[in-house]
Amino acid sequence: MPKDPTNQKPFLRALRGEIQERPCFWLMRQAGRYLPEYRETRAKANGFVDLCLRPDLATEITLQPLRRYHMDAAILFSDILMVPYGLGQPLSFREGEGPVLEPVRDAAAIDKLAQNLAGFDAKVAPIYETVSRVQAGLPATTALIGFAGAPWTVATYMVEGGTSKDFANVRLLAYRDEAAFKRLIDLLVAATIGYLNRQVEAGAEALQLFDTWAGVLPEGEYRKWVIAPAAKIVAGVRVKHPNVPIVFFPKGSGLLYREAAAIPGVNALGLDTSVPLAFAQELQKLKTVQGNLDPIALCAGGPALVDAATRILDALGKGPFVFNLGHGVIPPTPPANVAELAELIGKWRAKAA
Ligand code: 1CP
Repeated sequence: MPKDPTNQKPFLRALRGEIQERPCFWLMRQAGRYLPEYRETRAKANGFVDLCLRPDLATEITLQPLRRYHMDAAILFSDILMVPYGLGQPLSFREGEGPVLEPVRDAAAIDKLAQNLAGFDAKVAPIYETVSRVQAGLPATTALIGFAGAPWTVATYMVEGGTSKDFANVRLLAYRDEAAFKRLIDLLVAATIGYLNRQVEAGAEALQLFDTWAGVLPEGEYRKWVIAPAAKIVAGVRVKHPNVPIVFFPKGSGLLYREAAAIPGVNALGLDTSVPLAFAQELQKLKTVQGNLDPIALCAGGPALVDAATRILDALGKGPFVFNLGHGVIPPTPPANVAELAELIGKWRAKAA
């Protein structure tokens, strides 16, 4: 169980709309390849999938960045592709290549995966164990974020068989056989609701839904495959967990961020690097916003980092806000730059108007 039953941790309060004197922060991919201790722990596992299924190693990795920096939240160390794994789709990660899945391209393959839904929890059970162990090891004011990929983004990997540049196969399937594609999305909605509920029951205090490839869809498809599934997942989680704060990160949504902000039950919106700060201020009138420093500016460090981070703090720090990157920390980032950013956020104060 969470140590903070009254939900007083600063990050949870920020997601509920509270304005804070010192903005909260955490960084997407804060546990990862830029940290030497991550690389050392990863080497103990038999590949990346095994790493995600080893509660001892995944707990250690989740806690590693918190030993160096005072983030307000930890994010479970796992991967969005553990949902296809839990549905029985063969998954591996090749060094330097990223994820490799056996592609699912037709109704028969989708129906086969649907038959595995009943066995999902047993396959991913070690992840729930990691959540409990991390919760037990957290500093008292740090919140634990559970997460999942949103159905559209997860489906891109399932249909393409891995990382994609043009997303042609998945978009062709959605246009050519909409009924079959909808079955895949509905299956992911069902699996994801159960998966997130179990994370909350194991000790996750907030949830983030990652829709990394939301930005590749035209508006009609965006409403079908980004907005509708996210709304169903949020509503589904709310049945059992009415109060858990939920962050939605539909990367690359542009003006469609307005529609994402209108999804009932979403507490906060993750903003990517391309969102102009004036538009972020408009969205902030509707929801807490989280973002949106360029990960490359963090990697660069020096005056570019100070300038970019200060502009974001000055624009968004006076409203409901969580400082983050617009996407994940990149592997060549010097760990000292993260310390510099943490210090800058800690010292920043809203200037009187
Ligand atoms: O080689 C390694 O050590 C693996 C690199 C790595 C890491 C550190 C992968 C492979 N996944 C992760 C962890 C991870 N992935 C986390 C952990 C928590 C944290 O943020 O610290 C999270 C939340 C994710 C989520 C994830 N995985 C997303 C959504 C967020 C994002 O970055 O856009 C996506 C798209 C993935 C897929 C994935 N996992 C890994 C790779 C190489 C990829 C493909 C990325 C791509 O297609 O560009």
